[in-house]
Amino acid sequence: MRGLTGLLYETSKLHPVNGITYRGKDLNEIIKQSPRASGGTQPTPEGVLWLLLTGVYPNQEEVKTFQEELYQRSHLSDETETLIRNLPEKMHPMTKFSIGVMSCQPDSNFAKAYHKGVPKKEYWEHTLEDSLDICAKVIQLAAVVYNSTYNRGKQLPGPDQDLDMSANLVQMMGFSDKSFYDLMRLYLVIHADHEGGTVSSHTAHCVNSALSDPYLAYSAAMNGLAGPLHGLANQESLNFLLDFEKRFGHIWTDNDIANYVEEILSESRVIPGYGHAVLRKTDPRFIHLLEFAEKNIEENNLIRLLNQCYTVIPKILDKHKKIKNPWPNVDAGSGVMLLHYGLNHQDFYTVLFGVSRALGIMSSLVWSRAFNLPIERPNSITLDLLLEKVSSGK
Ligand code: AMX
Repeated sequence: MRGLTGLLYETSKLHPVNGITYRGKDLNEIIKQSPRASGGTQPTPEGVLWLLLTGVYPNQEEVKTFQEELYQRSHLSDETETLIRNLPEKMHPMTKFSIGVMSCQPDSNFAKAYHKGVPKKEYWEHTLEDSLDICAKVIQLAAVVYNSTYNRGKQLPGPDQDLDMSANLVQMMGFSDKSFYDLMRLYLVIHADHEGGTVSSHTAHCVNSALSDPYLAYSAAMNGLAGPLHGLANQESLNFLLDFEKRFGHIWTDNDIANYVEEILSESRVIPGYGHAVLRKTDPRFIHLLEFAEKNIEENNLIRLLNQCYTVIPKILDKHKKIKNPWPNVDAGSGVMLLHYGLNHQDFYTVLFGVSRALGIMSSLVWSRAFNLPIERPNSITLDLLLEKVSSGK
C-alpha cells in the first residue's frame, strides 16, 4: 500500500523531503514558536498537544492551565502500579507499558458513554476525555515501568505539579540534570506524530474505527511501535554504535565504518536508524537532535561516531539500489543523546517514543470521531485470485 492514499488523518502530514508538519507547521517553526517551560530552552509537549488538537499555538497562560489540567488527570490507580511492579523483571519494558495502558482501560470514559447509548455526534467528546487522560497517564506509566525494572527498591521523587510533563518524567526516573529536561522536551515534541500511515498511528486508527475505546487503540499501537522496523530501531541504533565501539575502540577510520556496514548488509540485516518508507532525505528530526547535541553535549567518541556515520553510511546505502532512502531517520541519533544523560537502558527507549507518540495518536483519534469516520475494512484477495487476475490481464 506504499504511496496509496487511503486515510484521513488530521493532525500531521509527512513530506518526503521537508519532513513532518503538525497542523501545517514544520518542526523549525514549532520549536521556535511553541511556549517553553520556565527556565527551559525547548518547547513543552503540553503546548504541542494543544497545537495537535486545535491547530493553533496556546499562549503562556493557556499552556499553564493545560499543564495543570493534565497533571490532575495523570494519577494511576494502586492496582495499575501494583500490576506493573509485579510483572516479570525480564519482560520487555514496551510489553509492560502496553499492559499498563490496558490496565487503565476500565476507566474509559468512551466505553462507559457508548454502553450508556450516547448519540454518535457526542463520541468525540468522550474520546477527547480519554485522550487527555492517556496523554497525562503515560508519563507516570513510563516512570513506573522504568523504576520497577531498573530502580527496584530506590526511593524516587513522585510527580511535581509545578513541572511540565518532560521534566516530571525525567525527575521521576531519578535524573536531575536540567539539560536532560530540555532534551526530553525536544524528544517528546519531535516524536509526537508522523502522519497516519505509520504502523503505530494506523493501528490505533484501525482499532478505534471499530469503536474500540482509545485505551484499546493506543495499547495496540504500542505493540506495533515495539517492532524493530518501527520504534524499536532507536535501541537497535545505539546498539549498532556501541557494538562498533566495542570492536574498534576510540580509534577508527571511515573504512572501518564502511566495512562494518557492508558486513551487516551481507548478512541481510538492516542498518538501524537509516532508511524510511516516505522520507527521501535526512530526517529533520535527526538534524534537530544533532543541533541539540552540538549546543549541549561535549563531543565524545559516540557523538563523533554518530556524525561520521552520517557522512559515510548514506554513500554506502546509496550504492544498494533497492534501498530507496539512504539517509538517517530520527532513531539514528536519539539513543546517543539519552545515553549521554545516563539513561543507559536501551530497552526502555521505545517507551519514550511511545509516550511522545500518544500526543499525535490521541489527538488524531479525537478528530476521527468528530468526523465520524467509518470502520476500516479494505478488501483482500487470495493468491489464486490474484494469479487469475494477473494472467487474465484484468
Ligand atoms: N538497511 C538495510 N537495508 C535496508 C535499509 C537499511 N537501513 N532500508 C531499506 N532497506 C532494504 C529493505 O529491507 C528492502 O529490502 P528487501 O526488498 O530485501 O526486503 C529494500 O531496502 C527496500 O526498502 P525501502 O523501500 O527502501 O524501505 P521500506 O519502506 O520497505 O522500509 C524501513 C522502511 C524504515 C522499514 C527500512 O528503511 C528499514 O528497515 N530501516 C532500518 C530500521 C529503521 O531505522 N526503522 C525506523 C524507521 C523510522 C521509525 O519508524 N521509527
